[in-house]
Amino acid sequence: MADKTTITTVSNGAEAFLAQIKALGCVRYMFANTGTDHGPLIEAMAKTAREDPRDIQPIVVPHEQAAVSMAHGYYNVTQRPQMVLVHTLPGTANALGGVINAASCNVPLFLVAGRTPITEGELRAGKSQNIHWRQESRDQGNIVREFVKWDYEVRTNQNLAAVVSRAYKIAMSEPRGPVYMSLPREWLFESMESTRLLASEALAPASKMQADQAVLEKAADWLIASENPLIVTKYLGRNPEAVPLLVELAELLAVPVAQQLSYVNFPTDHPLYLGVQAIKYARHADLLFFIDTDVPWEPPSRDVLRDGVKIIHLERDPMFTAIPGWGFPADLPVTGCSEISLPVLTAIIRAKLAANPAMHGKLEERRKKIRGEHNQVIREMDESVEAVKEQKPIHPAWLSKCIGDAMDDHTIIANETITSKLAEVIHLNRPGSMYNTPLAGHLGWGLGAAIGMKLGRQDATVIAAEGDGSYMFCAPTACHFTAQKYRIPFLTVIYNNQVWNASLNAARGLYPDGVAARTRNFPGTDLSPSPDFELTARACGAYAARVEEPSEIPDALAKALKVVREERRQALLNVICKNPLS
Ligand SMILES: Cc1ncc(C[n+]2csc(CCOP(=O)(O)OP(=O)(O)O)c2C)c(N)n1
Repeated sequence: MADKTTITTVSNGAEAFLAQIKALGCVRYMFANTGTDHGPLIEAMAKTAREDPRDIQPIVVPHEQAAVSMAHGYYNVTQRPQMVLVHTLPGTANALGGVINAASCNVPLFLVAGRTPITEGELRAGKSQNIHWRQESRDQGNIVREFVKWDYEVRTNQNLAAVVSRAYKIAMSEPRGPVYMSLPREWLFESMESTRLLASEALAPASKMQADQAVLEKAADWLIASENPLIVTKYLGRNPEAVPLLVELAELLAVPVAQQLSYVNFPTDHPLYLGVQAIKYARHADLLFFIDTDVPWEPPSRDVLRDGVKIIHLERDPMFTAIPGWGFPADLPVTGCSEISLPVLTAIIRAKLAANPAMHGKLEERRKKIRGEHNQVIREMDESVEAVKEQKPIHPAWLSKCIGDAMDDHTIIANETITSKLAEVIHLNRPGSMYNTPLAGHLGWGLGAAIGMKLGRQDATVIAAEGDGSYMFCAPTACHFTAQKYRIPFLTVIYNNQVWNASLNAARGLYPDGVAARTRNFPGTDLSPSPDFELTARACGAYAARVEEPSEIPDALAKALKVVREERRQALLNVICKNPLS
């Protein structure tokens, strides 16, 4: 490997580490929450800032979960992993929620933590502050180990090229995910003269998984033979370029598609789209094709399905090895990345259909039938909104509809609305226009993600749609601070129902006639009196308004979006919604 390297001049381990991260070529931002472990890195960054203002930009984020969420959002819209810098044990602990989210969505990022000094006076950068003893963990990586693909405590500054390139390649090889490195202060401080940078050829991640050709042939035969197939997907759209590939396959065979809107996986106005109630159509299907779906419905019983139904499941890891208990066995589990496996499947089907022109009539008949069902789904969705548009307090479906109407071709939504289900009542046809709460559902993602999305797509208008509970989980002061400091304009819309409705619903679901339901008292779920969230945002220079009248929402959104787009200033709307108990 030696001949594939270049040598660059540095003066210490910290400069060497940053040079290696820069050499990856993909890291534009370091979302940073620093501590006493980072002195050498802070000094090194000051030096690079003076020498090259376009170097990796440190972004100060006063909460670690928010920092990880920013890297998550940035990756969503760019597919480029970023770096998050946190402080030893406490920073790693605070980052964990974001790491759990990133892992569940296969989002790669570099979580880099300082490591408390270990020497006690022998070395200049050794323990020097009281806290250095109590923040020393026996095994710091253990905190995040269950949720990262790889963790490593760097032990010398001599092999950094190998360590950083390995971190990159592991994070970016499928299934992708976060990696963790910890950096002891002593060697960050240690003098060096140069570091070897790996050439880009040595940075190639492993190739994606292409599904087995013979298994795809079988899947094609099953799909062609099926009278009543259904495709169910949940996160195919995390690669927006995969969406047209799914459309092509569905159109070729006139297969209807139901989706859970974790991402925009399939255009909602497409005549083959059947909405979000997969189970409603799955009951009648003789073939189910799950693509990038972990939990198609719950509970996972086949009893609700037709006898003899066949299930094909295409996923990077169709055994879901990271989930301890998972009971949706498929008849044909197919390991593969949808974005490269679907075109091969489509080509196989196309060739088989060409040899069987008699299929044409059957497919056209099915296409017509599904179009009718699709029209019905869309009608019901639109009517459900019409029915509540004048309700006061505001119904969340009406607020969602207004947000949908305010979206232009460059709007992206980071959606953390939980039971308000923003995505399910609006028309979403553009791949990459909406990213939902991460699959692991560790709340406090949306504001950070929106900031990351805006940094990644400067041309976009970004809206963070938040439940009032989720908003508070986001460390809002930290996020609004960062947005103000770096002039990152985005709009926050709070669906303020003054309750953790998800917790309330879950209790009511288990005990429909229980004491809590009968007395309308669900202890541990009430979020009243609701804070004036406008003031939190205004404290960080935002435009903020409270909205209580349903008819005022369109204008309020238009005004706030104007501030975001024209003044390039963040904005917030605190929309007082229907409280489920009032
Ligand atoms: C970090 C974290 N803590 C707690 C929960 C449990 N939880 C799931 S949904 C929810 C309520 C969210 O409230 P809000 O955003 O207001 O949405 P609503 O349920 O009212 O629609 C809670 C507390 C969680 N998912 N993540």
